[in-house]
Amino acid sequence: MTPPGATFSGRIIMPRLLLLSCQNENESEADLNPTQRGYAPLMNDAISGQRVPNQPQAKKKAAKRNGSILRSPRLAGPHTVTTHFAPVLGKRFARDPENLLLLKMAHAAYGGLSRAGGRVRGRGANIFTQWLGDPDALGSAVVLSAILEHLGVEEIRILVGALGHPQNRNLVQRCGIVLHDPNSGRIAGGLNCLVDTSPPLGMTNTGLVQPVSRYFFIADHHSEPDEVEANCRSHGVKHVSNAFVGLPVGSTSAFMAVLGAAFGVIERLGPRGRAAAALGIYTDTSALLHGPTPLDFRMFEILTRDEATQDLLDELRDYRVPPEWFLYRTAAFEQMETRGAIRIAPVGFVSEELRDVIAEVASDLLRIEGTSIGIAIALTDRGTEVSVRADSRLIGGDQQRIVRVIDSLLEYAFPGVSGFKFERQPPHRVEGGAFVAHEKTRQMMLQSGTVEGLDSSDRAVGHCRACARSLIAALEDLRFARPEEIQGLL
Ligand SMILES: [Mn+2]
Repeated sequence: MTPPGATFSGRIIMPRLLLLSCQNENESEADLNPTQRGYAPLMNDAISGQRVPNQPQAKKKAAKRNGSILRSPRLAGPHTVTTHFAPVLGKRFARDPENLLLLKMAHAAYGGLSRAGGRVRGRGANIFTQWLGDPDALGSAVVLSAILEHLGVEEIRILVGALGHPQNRNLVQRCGIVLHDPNSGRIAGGLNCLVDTSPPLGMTNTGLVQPVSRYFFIADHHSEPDEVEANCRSHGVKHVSNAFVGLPVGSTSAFMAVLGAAFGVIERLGPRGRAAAALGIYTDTSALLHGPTPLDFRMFEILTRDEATQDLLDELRDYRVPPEWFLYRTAAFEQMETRGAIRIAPVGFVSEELRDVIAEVASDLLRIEGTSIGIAIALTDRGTEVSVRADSRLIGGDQQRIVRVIDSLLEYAFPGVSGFKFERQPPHRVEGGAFVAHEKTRQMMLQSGTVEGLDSSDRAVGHCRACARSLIAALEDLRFARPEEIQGLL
């Protein structure tokens, strides 16, 4: 039987390549006994487009980077990996060269965690993720939790700051996931793990989490290893033992699920755990349509074989939202400003538990015919939040241009603070956001005169409108300064 993912094999965009060097090192390991052997600094060759590490080059680079913070067990050869995964995933899947790199990484993760087994027994573990938990983060955490439990870890806490979408609250409730506060709820001296986001904690989507300096295990498919290494270096992270960052997979849940399968814990997850992980794969790949790898397909299929899991997953997918959700959306579309192919919607104040409506508004702006860039702006308890969705297909030619335009608009409207982060998946689509903290937001409101004499909801709308106006001013500015840049957008 052909794995369902096989036909999508050419669709993986932005291969985030990891190369692991073959060096031994003696540096002490986070939270563990320093005699651990067989670990190597985690390498990232600057996206060479090749999946198979070039040995001499990898060795040269490793020598230069002996002091890497991110460490990872070395990758085994194809035969070992194929033999290990064939019983779990089927021979044909395990042998397919396209799956090899991911399976090598899963095998290395299996090895690293197994070897640590004896020393983690009886300890406590913290599983951190993004401040606002999404299904992929929650699904990954549930699987990791089962693996750690299997290894004898005594107490495990899943740490999530808040949930910004009704679907996620539903998921937590139905699947019985117990969440703890990332700051006050963590286990002191526990093994620190991080899933579906990269260290350091305390940056961007983990902005409110107090940082830690040592990590036991990390799995993420978002940031490039080089970037993570640099951020760790500049933010006081000292050591990461089992680092699997920049995973070339559509969802962290798929990687955690194959790791869980290697440990034989898929059964132990029960329908609730399996449904949580399957929903993680499902939402992060937009129903297995956006950037899924064969592993996403395979693990989704394996997780959802039994009827109880299927039924639960179906319920999770068919979620309900409170009426406010649509009030926010209505307000956004009523106040939407359009300039050419660019649409900007001021949403007003959004409460934290419905915060994901901001991204949903941005996605829906892009759904309107002829739109290349959709921007939603809202005020939350954290500050000003901006969500951006763009599609460069209408502008043709240099597709990188759309990112430059967004960057310059945000930089103009929120000078020095926008912190626009984005992902491209598939290559013509850009998803990202920017955030202006509370203090700076207050200053902006004072400057634009939206603080005095209005009630608070009007103030929030006024502020978002003022932001929309600055974005439009930035666009006008760009039209004169660099007309070629906005060709096809205005
Ligand atoms: Mn994810």
